[in-house]
Amino acid sequence: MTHYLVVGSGLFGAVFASQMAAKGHKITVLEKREHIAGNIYTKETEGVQVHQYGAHIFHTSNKRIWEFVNQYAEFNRFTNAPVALSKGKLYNLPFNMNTFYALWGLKTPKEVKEKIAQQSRLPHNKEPENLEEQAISLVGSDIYETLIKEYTEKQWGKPCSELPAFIIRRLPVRLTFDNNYFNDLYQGIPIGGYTQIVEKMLDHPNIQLHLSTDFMENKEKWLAGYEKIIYTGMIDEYYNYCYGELEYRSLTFEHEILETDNFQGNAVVNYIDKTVPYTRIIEHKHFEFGTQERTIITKEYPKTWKKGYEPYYPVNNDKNQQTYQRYERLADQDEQVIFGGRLGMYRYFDMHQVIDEALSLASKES
Ligand code: GDU
Repeated sequence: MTHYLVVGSGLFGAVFASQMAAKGHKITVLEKREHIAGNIYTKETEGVQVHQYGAHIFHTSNKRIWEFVNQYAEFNRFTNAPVALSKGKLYNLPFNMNTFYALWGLKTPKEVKEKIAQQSRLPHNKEPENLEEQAISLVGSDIYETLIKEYTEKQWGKPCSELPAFIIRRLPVRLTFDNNYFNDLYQGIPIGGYTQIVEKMLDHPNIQLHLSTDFMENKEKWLAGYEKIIYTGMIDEYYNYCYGELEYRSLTFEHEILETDNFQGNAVVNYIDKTVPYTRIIEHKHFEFGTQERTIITKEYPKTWKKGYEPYYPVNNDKNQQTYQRYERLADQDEQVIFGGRLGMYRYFDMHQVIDEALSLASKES
């Protein structure tokens, strides 16, 4: 029997704690915030589950993971099909025949293929080295200029030519009239919200939870008290930024209750133009087919992370990856701590990937 200290009650920490508690280990969970569940936290307001830290849509092709989360909640049939507003016109996402028709008036996959081929040639047929080259080679320069460039530069605070190509490969490109944002086999939103999932995971006699407790404020004390620590906060902060700061993107969320039953007719609307300071508005009731009289929307404003702000996205460019690898080597030599989750592993994980990582760590820790 080991007594683990899990720092952070987000999805990674909660999955790991639940698995280890079931095996008979004791777990103390520390949470800096006043509530559990990290950024998947949802709170009921006006009869709607509000995603307090941005849109969370569960999707996976892994049956084991789908069955795993379904133990904790029933999922609805929500399919993410965002629309994007660019220079006064709406387009369907991800990039599919509806998008191509709206932009070019083209009606067949053959015409679209030809159009993209004309626009997508890279000089000297080279491999895409950054997001700009990757985007143009996938969908051509018109789509890049209309739906990608300004949004991406606003979201990440850097020119597309300085961002890693993989970010844009997250989005499907389809020659069918299919607006589903994900290719995964399973998708949905938990009925009753995400918080209950973490609540149930942590509800075990072997798990002790401390809210409003910042590990970093008493690091030495916690290190002295536990032989094994699972840390889901920022890896650079844990090591007192000894190799310098890693870069993150931060966000501000502005929630509003509106006196209308339907503000935008869709759960997610992206705002591409750089003249609009937010990247998207989510209307929470549409995640759950809500019919309430009023509606709640959230505007998402990107900003550069600095100390004291919440980090949301790792900025995985070459420079940061090199710094991260130095921290990772330090962590490999450190027998007391294991890092997990988006911040601990400095990776742009989706929820299903976080669960996968946490389950495999728990299966390695006998
Ligand atoms: N992108 C654009 N234009 C868009 C949308 C995306 O250029 O209109 C590019 C951006 O570079 C962005 C990248 O594609 O960084 C990836 O887009 P994602 O939507 O995957 O980025 P997020 O992580 O911000 O999205 C989050 C979740 C998604 C989904 C989405 C809401 O990670 O799974 O839930 O919110 O639609």
